[in-house]
Amino acid sequence: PPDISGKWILETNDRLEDYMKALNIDFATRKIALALSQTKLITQDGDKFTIKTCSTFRNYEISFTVGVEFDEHTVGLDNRHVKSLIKWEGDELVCTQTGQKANRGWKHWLQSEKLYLELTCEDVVCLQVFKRK
Ligand code: RET
Repeated sequence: PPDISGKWILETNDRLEDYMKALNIDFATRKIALALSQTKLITQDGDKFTIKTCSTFRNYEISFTVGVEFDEHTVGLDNRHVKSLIKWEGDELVCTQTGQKANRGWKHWLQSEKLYLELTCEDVVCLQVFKRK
C-alpha cells in the first residue's frame, strides 16, 4: 500500500460547509472551521495508523488498525457515535462510518505528490487536497 504518512497542509477545500451542514454542525463552528488552516499528521506502522487533524481552533485524532472495526466518537465534530471500519481498496484507504447518518465515510489517496481526502455524508461529498509540509 502507499505511504501516506507525514505532515500535510490543507491546500484546497471543496464543499466542507455542506458536509458540516449534513452533520448538523452548528453555524458558529462551521464559520470558524471554514476559515481555518488544517494540518494532517499521519503515522503509519504497517496496518496501524494515527491521523491527527490539527487546527488552531480544535484538533481531532483517530487511531485504528486496517480491517478492525472500532467505536468512533466524533468529539468536537458532530459528537456522534459511529462504527468505523477502514480498508485498503486498491491504493485508496477507505473508511465506512456506520451510524445515524446514511452513506457516511471518507477516502484517502495519493495523487501527484498530494494527499486527497474525500469526506462523504448522505448526498454531500467534500474534497480536500493537502500538500506535504
Ligand atoms: C476541525 C475543526 C473543528 C470543526 C471541524 C473540523 C473538521 C474535521 C474533520 C476531520 C476529518 C478527519 C478524518 C480523519 C481520518 O483520517 C478541523 C477539527 C468540523 C472533517 C477524516
